[in-house]
Amino acid sequence: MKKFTLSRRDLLRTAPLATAGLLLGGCDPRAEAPAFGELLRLGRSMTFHGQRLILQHRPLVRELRPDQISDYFQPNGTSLPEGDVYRQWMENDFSNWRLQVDGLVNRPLSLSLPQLKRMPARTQITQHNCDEGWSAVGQWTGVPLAHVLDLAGLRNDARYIIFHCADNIRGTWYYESIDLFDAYHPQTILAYGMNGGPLPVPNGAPLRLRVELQIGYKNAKYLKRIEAASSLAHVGGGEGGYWEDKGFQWYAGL
Ligand SMILES: Nc1nc2c(c(=O)[nH]1)N[C@H]1C(S)=C(S)[C@@H](COP(=O)(O)O)O[C@H]1N2
Ligand SMILES: [Mo]
Repeated sequence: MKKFTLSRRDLLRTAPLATAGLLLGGCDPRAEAPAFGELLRLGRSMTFHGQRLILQHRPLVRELRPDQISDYFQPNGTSLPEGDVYRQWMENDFSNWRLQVDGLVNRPLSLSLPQLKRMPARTQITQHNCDEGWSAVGQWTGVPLAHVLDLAGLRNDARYIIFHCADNIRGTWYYESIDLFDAYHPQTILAYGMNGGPLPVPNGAPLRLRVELQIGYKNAKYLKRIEAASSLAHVGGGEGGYWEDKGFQWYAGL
């Protein structure tokens, strides 16, 4: 999986060029460039990339009706992060909480909750599917991750977005990561609202990821830092997430 994901973004970036090159044909000097030849070979050989090109049309996950929202959305995993840092955020209604956005970005950010709430918002009602076999429907409100990433300005070498969480489970920090394709999906949001109210503590207050293309554990709660990176090797056990480090799949698409 990983060796393919590494070049997804490269392909997405160069695909329009490739099309132009094909139309221009042999008379265009750009067609001689080695990178261009490599790209054509890639396109011929990798089904996975082909699939991703089709997925550029960005199908949305099904959105449900308000009357389908579950009466109870059970928390899973951490329902109250331990430690003084989180307790002090909670006691201050998260006014002293900040979201750091850093790594391979041109403009590192430190965002307060009111700042995030002033950004363009999206509300969606979706079904959450946990790998443990249960599902629940919730309504989520938040800022598209794409908006925040564009504010920070991703550098060209960024390939993954890593989510660092505020809960430490028996000595291990919860974290997650996704590729840029999922990061820029329109339904991928940083949610501060749930079912019409603020995001409750058991469900990840003050901010959680909703990545509707992916299974439960990818939806990181208690966000404190978002890092753009070229690799996943430097965080945790190097597999891209708390559960991935224990052997679960990194790409857990639904
Ligand atoms: N920080 C953090 N994020 C997390 C978890 C967690 O324990 N800690 N559990 C994951 C799992 S396995 C699921 S199914 C969902 C559960 O979200 P919920 O608590 O709102 O039901 O959050 C995911 N995100
Ligand atoms: Mo889960």
